[in-house]
Amino acid sequence: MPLTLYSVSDGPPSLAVQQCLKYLNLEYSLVNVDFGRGDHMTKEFELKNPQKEIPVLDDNGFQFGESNAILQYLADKYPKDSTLYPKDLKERALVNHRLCFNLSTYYRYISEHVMAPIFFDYKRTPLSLKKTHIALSNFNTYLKRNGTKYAATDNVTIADFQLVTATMCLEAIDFNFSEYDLVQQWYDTYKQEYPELWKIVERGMKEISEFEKNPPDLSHMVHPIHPVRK
Ligand SMILES: N[C@@H](CCC(=O)N[C@@H](CS)C(=O)NCC(=O)O)C(=O)O
Repeated sequence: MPLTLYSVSDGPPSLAVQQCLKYLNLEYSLVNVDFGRGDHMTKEFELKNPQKEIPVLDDNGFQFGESNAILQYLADKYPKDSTLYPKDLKERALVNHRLCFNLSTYYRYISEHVMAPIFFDYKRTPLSLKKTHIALSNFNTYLKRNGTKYAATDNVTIADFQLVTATMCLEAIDFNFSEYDLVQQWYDTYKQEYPELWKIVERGMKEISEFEKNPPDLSHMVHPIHPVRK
């Protein structure tokens, strides 16, 4: 089996890649990395990804992390249509822009507000809330200015896979973002038009929602960066 994805079951970047593999109808082996057990902190995993982050793609021994790079690689290597990762320069620039926006701002701010306090010893603060609103407001503005059904074009692109999984983190904690009407509309449209892809995201959303109610006990973990709740 040439393609293997090392993935965490509730990890938004992992679920973005899983959606892409499904969209492209690619067969692959899924290796579930147990975040709570610290599977990604081992020497073995460090060889796959020195950043010790999940996901990692292995294509016949060619291994790399960073979910944006994985999405771009898969869409380029296995083109199913001309829309998922368009070749047109301006369309592609917008897809790349949305991927960068998600990495630098949208998912970054959402994960600081939603995910970090679930898994580690952080609090939701007025600042993390403010940044989440800024992220949503920025995305709403992009949708308004572009006037497209999806994040970069009128079709689903690899950028939507990332933005949808970031947005589901908000749904997981019942964060109402309906004031960002175009984000809400885009999110609802995606669920309706791509139910098979949404199923992949929904499973992760439900796990995060459970963890929100009962945060995992990671007190055994020695994390190189994040403070662990004791
Ligand atoms: N920029 C990376 C981020 C991946 C990421 O944050 N993965 C999380 C799981 S969802 C992780 O591996 N975190 C490691 C840790 O917190 O120890 C990507 O897009 O692939």
